Amino acid sequence: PRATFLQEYQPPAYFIERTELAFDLYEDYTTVLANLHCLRNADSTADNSLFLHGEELELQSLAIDGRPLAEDEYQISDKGLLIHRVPEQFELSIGTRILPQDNASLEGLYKSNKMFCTQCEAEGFRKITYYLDRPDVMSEFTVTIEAEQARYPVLLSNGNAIHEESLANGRHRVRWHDPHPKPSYLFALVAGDLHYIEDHFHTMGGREVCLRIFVEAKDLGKCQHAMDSLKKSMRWDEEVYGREYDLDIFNIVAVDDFNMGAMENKSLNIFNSSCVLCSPETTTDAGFQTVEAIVAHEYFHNWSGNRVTCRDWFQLSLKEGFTVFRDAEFSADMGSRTVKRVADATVLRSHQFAEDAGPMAHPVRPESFIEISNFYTLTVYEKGAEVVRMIHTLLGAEAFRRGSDLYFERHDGQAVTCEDFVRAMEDASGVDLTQFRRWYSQAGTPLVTVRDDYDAEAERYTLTVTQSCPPTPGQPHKEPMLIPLAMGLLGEAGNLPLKLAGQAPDAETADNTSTVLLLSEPEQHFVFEQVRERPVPSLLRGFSAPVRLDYNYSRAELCALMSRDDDGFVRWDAAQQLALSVLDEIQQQLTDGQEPSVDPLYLDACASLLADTSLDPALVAEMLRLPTESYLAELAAAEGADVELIHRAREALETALAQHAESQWLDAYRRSVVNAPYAPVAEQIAARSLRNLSLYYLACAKAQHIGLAQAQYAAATNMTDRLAALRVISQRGTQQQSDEALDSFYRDWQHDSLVINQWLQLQSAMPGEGALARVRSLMDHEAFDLRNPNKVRALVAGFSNNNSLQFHRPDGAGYAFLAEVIEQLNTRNPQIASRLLNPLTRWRNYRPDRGELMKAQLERLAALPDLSVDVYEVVSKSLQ
Ligand code: B3K
Ligand code: ZN
Repeated sequence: PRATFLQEYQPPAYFIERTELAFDLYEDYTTVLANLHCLRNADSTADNSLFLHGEELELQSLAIDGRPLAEDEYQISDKGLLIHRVPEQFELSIGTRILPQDNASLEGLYKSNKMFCTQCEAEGFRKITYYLDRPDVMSEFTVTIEAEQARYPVLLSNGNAIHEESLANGRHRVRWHDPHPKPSYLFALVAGDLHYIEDHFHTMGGREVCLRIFVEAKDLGKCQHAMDSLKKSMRWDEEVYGREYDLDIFNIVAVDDFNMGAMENKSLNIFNSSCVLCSPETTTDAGFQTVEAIVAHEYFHNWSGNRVTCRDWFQLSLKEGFTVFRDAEFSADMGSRTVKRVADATVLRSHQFAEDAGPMAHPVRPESFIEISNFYTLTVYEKGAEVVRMIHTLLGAEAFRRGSDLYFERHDGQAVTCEDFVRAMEDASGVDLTQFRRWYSQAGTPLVTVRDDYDAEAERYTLTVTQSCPPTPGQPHKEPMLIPLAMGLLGEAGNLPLKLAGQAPDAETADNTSTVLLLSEPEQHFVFEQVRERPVPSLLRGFSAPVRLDYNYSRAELCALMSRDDDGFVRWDAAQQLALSVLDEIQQQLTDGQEPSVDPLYLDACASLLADTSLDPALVAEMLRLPTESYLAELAAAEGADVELIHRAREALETALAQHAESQWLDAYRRSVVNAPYAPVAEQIAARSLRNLSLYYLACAKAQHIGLAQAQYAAATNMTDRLAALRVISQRGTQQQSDEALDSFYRDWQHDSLVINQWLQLQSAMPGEGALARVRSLMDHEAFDLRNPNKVRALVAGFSNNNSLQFHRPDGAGYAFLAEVIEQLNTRNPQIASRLLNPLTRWRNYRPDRGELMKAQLERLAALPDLSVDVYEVVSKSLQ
């Protein structure tokens, strides 16, 4: 397989001004007739041949301006159709036949349960018809769908329905027209026996938009939260970004078989049912929050993605990074800002940093790819969002808004680049982002090292800050980045006013206890004056940049930050660092053959945190959650992670924390009970979060506390509390307690596939040597289906990502199991197969005994005869 390079970008030689598609849907095949109104790009110097992308298509007819083409006028390959000579302007008619019912890749047109649906981003449209399947070719679409009326009463596509008719033979036909020119990746079609809930939204411009969520009849009762989230998103985008919706209808459809969360097709968003359906009885708090965030994300794409789209797929972060930033701010506004920030920073640090340090590391704007599907990554999405956030920090909210207004106005209807986005931000603010642009082109996580010096006599405090960035594949040497480092100084009585030497003490900053230092050089000094006591530096407030930070805090200093700093993120981070430092010490003790003893400083700090009822319980819960084993393994990568040692140390700390603060846990458990009827609101979510964490620690402290979990399980009226209790029973109870609870849960919920996915996922992470055997036997369970990505993610990715100790069994059986599943999915659904590879790509992070076994599985996969391009790219790069 060949790589595509950003450097090789060429504008299209032809445009398709209008696209008319006619679909005839049948049970054993579908025909697609495409009429493409083509026009030569006057700026192109290419010759007058036309290449159209097309894969897995059966060509049935081909004509230009009504004249059928002779066989020597064109050529077909497995990549597409080459027409040797075409005029300047012409109508191209292409008839193809496709087999959606056999399409297991869930890309292009396919069937999920009994409905037809599409997924075209990034390059799936070419599985529907021959086309210029690239985002810089934007076209006005008219789509006619014909199907059997009884089986498929609902026929949907983008834009407005402009014609409907019943046909004599039990079939019917609906025609849709989308007035907004769009790239093919935003095309969508749905046909099925669907039902909907409907609502309306009055836009700021006074238009009335009809909102519908289409689902199977049995799921109608689970749509309200998504509808509420949609309306909140529409309002928020008007208020915060001045963006109004631009059509009279907005539809969401839920489908069960979907490779990712959802897709922002113009006015016809298609969602994984797990990301739209919810009810208190079946969905956890986290599930409710996911639905809200994804509904918002896809809605926000209407502007950041659809009205202004990407020139090419290297620019993916232009729409994804920006839209993730937008949805994160939306979620922060809807719930607890600090908790949202902590959650995002956790994902970034535990997963994106790992990606940035691994064999698939790439810049936010990659320079080459073999398969674009492999680049829908945490780097493009989450780090990309951090890059936009840093621009927001550097410009300030007002100038940022001027920048986004300018960007949308200047580029409305265009397919543009990350550079265009940055330039709009610069033009609107006057801020020079020249050096900042390196965030788009350099891969790897910068390391910021801070050292300090306090001169008591001169009352001067100096920070020496250095930055560096490790080499990544293809980028041995890095230039310094522009890094906004938000910080403050903590004194005995609270945060100190900041007076930076050489900075005029103006009215606005004179009393400021927080500032943003701009790092631009490999080494810089920042001098603070009138510092009356030796402060504890509070660094990287709000996680102001996606960097690793190194400062040698003492445990006492971490305790001070944890209990008293003004910045919620720093408080959380101090608790994490304290836990890491204690875990390090325990590992050392275990290595030396000693009984682990846990620093009472840490335990006392946790106990008092837990007893402090003035704090946000959600933040307290996050502060008391220990880092995961997989994150600890990432941190230990340089020495070679020892999975058993990590596990034993973490268990020891968990037990110590559970027992030391048992009475506080019990108190927190009792006082955090929610009496009001379930609502997915911040206050209740916070209480349940602390309560369920307390339940977990109580079960760690004493076997008899399993009784609390059993009682909670029996009494639970919502899935958050029920599943949390089940998790505790299954992880900490006896075999019998665990089996009974899991069986009863299955009996109660076997009718609800999304609930059973949570049951599968919970079991994938169960401790003990039998874990792999359990996962294997669940793959044969009636509730499992290898064709459904949600089930594969729940059980298989659940096991390999969340069950560190059992996945990394010393005999390598965990790795062999994962490779087996990847082999089975390799040809059926390459995108999912490729995603599952992720844990194996980290083979260099582990001790050689495990690393070699992991590598052996990658080598076995590499040798498969029919390796998909998706799997090939990840496997081969991981072995390089
Ligand atoms: N844009 C889609 C992702 C498509 C992934 C294609 N492999 C969902 C989103 O980010 O909103
Ligand atoms: Zn997106």
